[in-house]
Amino acid sequence: MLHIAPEVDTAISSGKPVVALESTLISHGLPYPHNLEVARMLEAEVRAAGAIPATIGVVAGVPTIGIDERALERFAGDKHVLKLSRRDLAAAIAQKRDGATTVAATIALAAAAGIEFFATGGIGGVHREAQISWDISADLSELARTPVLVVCAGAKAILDLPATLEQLETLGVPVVGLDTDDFPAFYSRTSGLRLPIRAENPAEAAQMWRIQRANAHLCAPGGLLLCVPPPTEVALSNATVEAAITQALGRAKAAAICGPAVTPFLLAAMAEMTDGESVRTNVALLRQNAHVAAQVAQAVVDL
Ligand code: PSU
Ligand code: MN
Repeated sequence: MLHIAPEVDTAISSGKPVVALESTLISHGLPYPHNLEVARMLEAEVRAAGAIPATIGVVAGVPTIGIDERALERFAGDKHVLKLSRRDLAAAIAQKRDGATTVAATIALAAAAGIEFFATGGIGGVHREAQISWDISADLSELARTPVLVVCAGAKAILDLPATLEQLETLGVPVVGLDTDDFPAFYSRTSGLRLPIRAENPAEAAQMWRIQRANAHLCAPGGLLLCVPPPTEVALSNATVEAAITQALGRAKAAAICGPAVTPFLLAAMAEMTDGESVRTNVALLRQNAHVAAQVAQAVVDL
């Protein structure tokens, strides 16, 4: 069922560091044509840090580990590319669709291919007013059961961050700050929420991961969330972000947006409200996270 690109396949079987990348942020998270440049840039960043990148998605019904340039162009530009969570995979395969994979679907496919490291921007989580909408991203439940180390800048700021952290605790997912004690807030360096675990550097995170994986019967059986604050030069202030989120949420409510459309809608509204600053920050933190994921993958190989 899986197509693994030859370079990625060779890297996996020879024990080289491999970093998985998702495709939803390309198709549904960033504006065209910027998204295509970002997709290429993230792969280049992983390579520059000494690992092999594997961008994951479903290409004409085939779950693909390491999508090629032609498919990447389609994923960036074609409005008909689906947004796939794990539950949507079988239908997309049956109907031979192109589908961009979310964090949940990407880590499931990465794990099936034998890849343990993944980088994204911000994971999905508990939405604000989830007590009414019941909107909680499948990223969280997937992290609880799928053994992949996810490098991110926390959960997206449009979410209810305290509730998201609580949910991660309930699900038994270790949440580790890289050289920080604070849960980052995606566009901003801190949410004001304290993290329970801190790793000083990628090597220490690698050590935790190796122990977790070698003892899955004792420790968490699924993933680990490694949180890296966005680079200082591009981080936005919490006040700027909060003002934009309030407006974005108001728009989403007025337009009665629900389901998988919520996150893409809010990210696009944020870009507009901040005159593109949110996109600049998003791209910079994605790049940093790709770099860190490659470093951790290398550190695990070195152990
Ligand atoms: N990180 C980004 N941009 C994105 C996403 C993450 O910087 O667009 C995507 C991821 O694919 C994540 C999804 O899994 O948003 C969450 O969607 P939802 O809230 O519908 O689960
Ligand atoms: Mn949702």
